[in-house]
Amino acid sequence: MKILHTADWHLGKSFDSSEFDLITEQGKLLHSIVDIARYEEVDVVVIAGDVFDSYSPSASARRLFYETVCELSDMRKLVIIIAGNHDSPEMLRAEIPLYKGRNIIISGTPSDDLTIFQDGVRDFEVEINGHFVLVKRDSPTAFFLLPYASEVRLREAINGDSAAQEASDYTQKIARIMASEPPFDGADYIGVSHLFMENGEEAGSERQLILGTAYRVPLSAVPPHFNLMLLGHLHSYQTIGNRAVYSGSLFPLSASEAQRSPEKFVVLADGSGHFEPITILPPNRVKSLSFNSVEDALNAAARYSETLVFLEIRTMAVSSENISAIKKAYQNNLITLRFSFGDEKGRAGEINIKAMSHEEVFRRFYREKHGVSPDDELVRLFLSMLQQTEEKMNGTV
Ligand SMILES: [Mn+2]
Repeated sequence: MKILHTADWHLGKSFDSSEFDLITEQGKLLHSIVDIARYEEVDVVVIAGDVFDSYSPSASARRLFYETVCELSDMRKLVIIIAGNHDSPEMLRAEIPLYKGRNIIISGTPSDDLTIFQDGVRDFEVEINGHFVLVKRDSPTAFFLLPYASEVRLREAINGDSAAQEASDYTQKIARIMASEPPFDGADYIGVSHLFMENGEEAGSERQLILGTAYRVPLSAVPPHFNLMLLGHLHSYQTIGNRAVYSGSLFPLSASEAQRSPEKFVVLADGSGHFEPITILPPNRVKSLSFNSVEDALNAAARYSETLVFLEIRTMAVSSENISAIKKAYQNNLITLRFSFGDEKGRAGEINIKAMSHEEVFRRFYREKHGVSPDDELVRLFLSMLQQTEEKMNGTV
């Protein structure tokens, strides 16, 4: 059984006050994933969560998703999708009736009833048992689908399982769900989930699943009959032990991710647990650049004409003419433009907020956020609102 694993597409994400068209870039990358699925002759495509960036993604994001999964299905690939922490399970499930008679299986929450897919898949014979989807091919493979589990969703999923309900913490409950007896004889077992596995490393653009480190699941919680875990959530490609892998995201979603993990991959795997990464975005396509002056940034622009850039300039001496000049120099390649305080080494300089007046703090914040100074009317409005709030809090009104 040949499997292509991808995750964290984050379709519909936009960058603050940026004209950069991420959906077009994402569309190109999804095209190359479809091509890889075709020439590698994979049987199953696994999308391990965070398909969309938000609960109500844009129409263009939805369209790209539908086009991609339908194209894969039309190529007789089985597409298995689980929800991540950014996805609305209800929204993903809402489309299920339209997929009847195609090769698409969706799991929104850990308590979803998957038996609706028992007879709803066109080119594959599948057998459903709880969280397991057995795909009957020459080498039968059972996929265990565990979409992102918030504490509430986890509680719903173990409702009725007294041993799991007694388990005290998040990790034990996950382990308990995964520990269910493997139901099919002679099948390979592959886990699919959206979670934070212990020893995994963040790329800097992940939204925390749940606060704290108590929600990191150790590989030891995954029973030995699983040959491999195909994971979503962490945005850098990485392996945990020898039987868990994160494909990483489709495209770097922040300057820090562009720095830590500029190269992007899909994973080709088989039911026995062998896997290898395949590059879909080369390491020099997206860069996080940092300069000490507007002039330096302008001078360097020609060198990056083929590169998409997250640009940071460590100066506050900036005018709207500067900003136009930079936008023009970097044309359509500018993903984000940020001005910051900072020393030569690139670390943000220490600012003692307590020693600053409210007006100074606001002006600096505004410049940092928008790259231009606020006008005086806005500053006056802010200060008067602040004063009203303070008066209310002090009970003087
Ligand atoms: Mn994600």
